[in-house]
Amino acid sequence: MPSDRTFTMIKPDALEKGHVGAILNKINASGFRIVSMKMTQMSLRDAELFYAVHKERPFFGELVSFMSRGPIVAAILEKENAVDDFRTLIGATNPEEAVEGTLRKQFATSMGENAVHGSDSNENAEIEGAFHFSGREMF
Ligand code: 3AN
Repeated sequence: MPSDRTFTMIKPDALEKGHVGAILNKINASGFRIVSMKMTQMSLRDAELFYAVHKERPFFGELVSFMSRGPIVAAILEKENAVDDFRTLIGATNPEEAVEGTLRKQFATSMGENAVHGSDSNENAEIEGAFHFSGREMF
């Protein structure tokens, strides 16, 4: 995947609360182009594989059960400097530390249930995008 792309998931908490439209609006208004997008649900096993880098962390069980408890919206986004700019748009992992105007400040409730995922590097953006989308689903 080119380095001007990132991968995001709108997480189950945000879908449960009906925030998908508002989050996508803000993503579009911030200059990201949607390359791929779908609503899907990860199995527990899918979530364990997706988050394998975190498997030694104490919150791993909580994380994978949360991420598989309901549907998500997965998307690949394109913009110059996509990974860093999207991390800025989503804000800090802990919504209490997230800056005003960020997606997590507006939509997250806790460290665990923080509404939106954004890849943390170009390499992970490529791996995570390929986890959810085939080449034929990238536009
Ligand atoms: P980020 O998503 O901001 O890059 P990471 O990579 O440190 O954060 O953590 C991955 C995901 O794990 C977070 N989005 C969050 O859902 C969950 N997580 C991180 N820290 C905690 C925590 N202390 N308690 C519960 N869940 C956490």
